[in-house]
Amino acid sequence: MAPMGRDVFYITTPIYYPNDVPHVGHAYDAVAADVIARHHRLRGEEVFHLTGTDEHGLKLQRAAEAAGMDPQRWVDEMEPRWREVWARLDIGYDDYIRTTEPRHQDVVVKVLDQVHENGRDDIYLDSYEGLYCVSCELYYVEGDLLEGQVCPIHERPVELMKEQNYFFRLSAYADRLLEHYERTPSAVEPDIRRNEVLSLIRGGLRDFSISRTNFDWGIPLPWDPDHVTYVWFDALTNYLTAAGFGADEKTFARRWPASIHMIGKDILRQHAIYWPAMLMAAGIEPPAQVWAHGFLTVGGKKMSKTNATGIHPFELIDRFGVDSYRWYFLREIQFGQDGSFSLESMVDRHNAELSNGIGNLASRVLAMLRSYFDGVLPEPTFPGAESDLPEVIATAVRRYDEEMLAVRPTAALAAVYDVVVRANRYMVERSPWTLAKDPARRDELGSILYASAETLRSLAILLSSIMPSAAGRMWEQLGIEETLEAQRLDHAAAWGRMSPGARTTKGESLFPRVDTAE
Ligand code: ME8
Repeated sequence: MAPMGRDVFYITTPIYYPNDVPHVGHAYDAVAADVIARHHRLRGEEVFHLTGTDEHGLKLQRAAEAAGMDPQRWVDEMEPRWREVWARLDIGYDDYIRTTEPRHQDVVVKVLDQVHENGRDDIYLDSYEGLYCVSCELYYVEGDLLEGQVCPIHERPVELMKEQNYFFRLSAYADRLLEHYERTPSAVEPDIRRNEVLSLIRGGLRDFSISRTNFDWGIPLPWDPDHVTYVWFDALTNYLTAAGFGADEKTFARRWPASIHMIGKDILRQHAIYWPAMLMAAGIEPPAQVWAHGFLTVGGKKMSKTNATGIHPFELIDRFGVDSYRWYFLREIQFGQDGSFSLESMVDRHNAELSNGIGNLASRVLAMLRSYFDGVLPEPTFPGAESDLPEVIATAVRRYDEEMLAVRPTAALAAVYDVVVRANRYMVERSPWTLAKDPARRDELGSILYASAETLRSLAILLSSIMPSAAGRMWEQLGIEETLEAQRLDHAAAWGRMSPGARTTKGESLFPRVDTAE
């Protein structure tokens, strides 16, 4: 069961660094969180889905310098290039936060003050010399680096930095963190990530610096404005800002703690150790769950701009369409594990599952309704014509719901696809095109087509979280009066909600085949 925040299902994506445009790896988070958010909406829950951009820090300042711009102008120009990708990917976020917004700066200052003044001396001044990866915006200890002092994630050399910084006393929170995760194991998922977090905590936590003086692109510390806030302290706090912390306490109380922070496994330490400790120090409840997925890999390595393997999502959307894009990544790669992506497998899945599987089912049923009944949905009068479809669907809806709630979208998609397979088999078993030749069996024919249309109705509802555009077109072709947005999960499980007499249309193909040779 997915943990609930308060009254609202509050799901977040990481906020992305706009030092460059998005690639398919970034969109992986974004799509997964959107599918989960839409699923909770389908269950009738109030949902708050947050995404945004992480606009401060050395990495951003350097990207701007390289382009000969000041950082503010740089992020102002880059941020719309992220939003345009989310728009084309049908990401239906409720709020988009930029860490350069005044609403956020106010909250960072407030949280810093709360920790600074908590009476436990959790923030102190010290000098530090260490090896820093600018791409991670993280200090490393020698033992965690690859040979030649190279960052294990970005495979780039780290830099020796020496600064006088303010430190956060993370080491004082080890016991409370362990206690938190022992009491609420679901606070980090999946298991492999929880074990990783527990062993990091048990291995001993080092205090981390929360301010910088060697550059100025950040939020000044309220008690010492010569320092800017460390970008991770700043960034993590976005989850509070958007929830209304410090600005609208009533809304905040309904939204916090966040239900799920969806992240990639590379930023687990910051989310599952730094963040809950920072919140504890500020006297705020930690998030209900951090869910860390794996990497999309190319040639066995994390897809990234740094190693020039980052493909822009538009390259794939242009060819496959947004729905196929959303389907492919969640279906092909077991969510939680690393997985490689290839054009070949994308073409195969598109043609086999979407064009032949779902698309063909819909177009056959709608074409027969048009040919044999002028597109008007017939009355289901023939007993037993629906076979086991109602049970198959009810079971699939239950399974789908359980898997989505547990953040297992790959398994949830499999549950939907089983319905498609069963429905296509049903067509073959019942062979309505043969029945159509015998006027004496018209009742049976009509009832089979009614059952098939009912199956499409349920499928459209289930698919509305995964492929909202295609599901919307399918819904329209079915000629159902109520809107798809008004549907709830139990409507998908219920049988016989379509009204005989409805006008169906055989529209354009939902998923035109993609040519392998292209
Ligand atoms: O880390 N496969 O931002 P970011 C899967 N600003 N996920 C990938 C990926 C890949 N190949 N490449 C990137 C940051 N990601 C911080 C977050 S949150 C308070 C601050 C995912 O733009 C990555 O795992 O570098 C991470 O979850 C997200 O993209 C943002 O990465």
